[in-house]
Amino acid sequence: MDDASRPSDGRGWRILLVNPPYLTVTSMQGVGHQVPLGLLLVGGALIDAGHTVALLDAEALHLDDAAIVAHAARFAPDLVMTGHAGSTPAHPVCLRMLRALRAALPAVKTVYGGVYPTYHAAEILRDAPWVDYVVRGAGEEAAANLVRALARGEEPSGIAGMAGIAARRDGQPCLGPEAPLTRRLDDLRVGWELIEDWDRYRCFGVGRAAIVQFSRGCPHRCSYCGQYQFWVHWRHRTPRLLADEIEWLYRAHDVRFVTLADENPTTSRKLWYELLSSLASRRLPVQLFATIRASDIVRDADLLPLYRRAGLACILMGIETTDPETLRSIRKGSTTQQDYTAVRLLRRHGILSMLGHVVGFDEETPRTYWRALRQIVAYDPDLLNAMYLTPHGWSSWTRENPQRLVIQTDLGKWDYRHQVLASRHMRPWQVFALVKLTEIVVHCRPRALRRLLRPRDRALRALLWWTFRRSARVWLAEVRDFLLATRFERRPQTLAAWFRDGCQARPERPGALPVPAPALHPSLRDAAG
Ligand code: B12
Ligand code: SF4
Repeated sequence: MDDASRPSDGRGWRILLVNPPYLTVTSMQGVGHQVPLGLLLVGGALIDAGHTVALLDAEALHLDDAAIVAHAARFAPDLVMTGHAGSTPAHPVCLRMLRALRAALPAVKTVYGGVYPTYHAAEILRDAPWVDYVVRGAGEEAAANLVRALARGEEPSGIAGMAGIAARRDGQPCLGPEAPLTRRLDDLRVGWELIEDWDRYRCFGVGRAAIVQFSRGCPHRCSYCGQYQFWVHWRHRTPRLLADEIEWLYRAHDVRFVTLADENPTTSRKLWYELLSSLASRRLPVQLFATIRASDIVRDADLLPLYRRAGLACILMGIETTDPETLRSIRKGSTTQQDYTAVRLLRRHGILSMLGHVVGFDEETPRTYWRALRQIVAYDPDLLNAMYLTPHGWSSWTRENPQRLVIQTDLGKWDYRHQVLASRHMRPWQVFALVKLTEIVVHCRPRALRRLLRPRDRALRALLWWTFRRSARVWLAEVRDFLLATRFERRPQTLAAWFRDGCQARPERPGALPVPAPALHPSLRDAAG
């Protein structure tokens, strides 16, 4: 470990947090490596509990297992902890890395956390004896409690009953009860001091980048999504305190680009307004990226000038599908009219729109792709993020479609950029060709190219060029990956068989917020046509 990554001062246990070397086309060719916010939050809690903590970002450094083991041996930790935002597709890399660490450093305890391990804890403890503990759900308090128990010398069998922890008892996986929810997100602290070199994290060509979280959870219940279950309730930070943190990131570390990690930051219009106002009043040269539902963009039509003044440069809207019937069946809770209107509104206010479109919900045919392409072109977004439906064991969509066939058995490719489920009427190469064609048509149609060459605002033009170049690199890398490194199962299993060991669903707790009815603002009459 070089000088900059010297562990924080403190007593207690020596803990090495490792961001595993899960390298995707998205990070290598597209957006670049980003700060591992989940690990930084866990690290903040552990530092404050008095432990000596260091972060090894093996992803950003492109380290192989041998190099990670060598770094770990130099740091001499009591405990190694890992987990990755990519979660499901990162799982094979996490397991491989922890296995190498256990083989080289048998006395070091291993802890694994994040979304996928939360739901597959029993399977992991059964199949991977080199993983000692799995932290389920939010990691900050559970990890601190786990380390406290370990430092007190508690036996694994006792720890197995702790809230939010899974461990072995008599050799069998044992899942503790659900951990109580952190109600006050303001009480959590990101361990920013663990970042050894801010220049590793850049995005959108505007300089250093960070990820922050305003809220956790989502009041919606889209059937294919698991994020709303993971955080259970929608909770938020005090808007002014988050604006303070963004300002501090800019002043202390020259961060110029901030991604909101929220599932649904706009859940409360009032709190969102407070955050935007607080940011706008500071006039920071910081650009923001957020994922926001089209229905909320439409709801906030009158706030969009404030969105821009606050720094929002690009908004990802997960429209998922252009088919109204499918939108209803996946319980998206928005309409194609709202998707169409939202793109127009964002353009009118100088904010880039990125549409997230998912293929594979239905048994599609080439006609379905043709219809979707026409509709996306009619929406006229600046950017398109085309993805493949990826079934998670914990989503209700997976339970509702047990007969769908799994043709991609490499979990590392369950990353939304590879086809996982068979399409009854189309071969995988046909699906791939149509997805790639859709991407190229949407990005290279004359109207989009004209915008690239003659946008109204110079800053926007720079962002558009950056994303255009990166999208082209991702496009080429994915074609290469499909031709050279993607294989499909010839005798596919059903989803029911694939998840036959089950995954440990977390109880849906009462108290989810009612989904607010999307209201059409009066100023929208012309935009909505
Ligand atoms: C920001 C983001 C990105 C950014 C940055 C990722 C990064 N490096 O941090 C970018 C754009 C690069 C990105 C890329 C990808 N992403 Co992404 N991304 C997100 C997003 C919006 C927020 C993630 C986040 O920071 N959450 C906040 C933190 C605090 O939560 P957390 O990571 O879960 O951590 C908490 C707990 O899980 C736990 N925990 C986590 N790790 C550990 C470890 C230990 C030891 C412990 C004790 C606890 C613990 O404690 C933490 C604090 O409570 C989510 C969607 C969403 N809103 O959640 C998708 C999401 C995480 N991404 C996802 C995916 C699949 C990807 C890609 C693989 C897509 C692709 N094809 O390339 C890539 C992976 C590339 C990469 N290198 O990360 C999926 C993961 C699916 C899953 N659950 O299996 C999500 C959930 C999107 C979705 N809707 O499905 N992503
Ligand atoms: S709105 Fe987004 S985060 Fe919320 S349930 Fe739907 S897909 Fe999941």
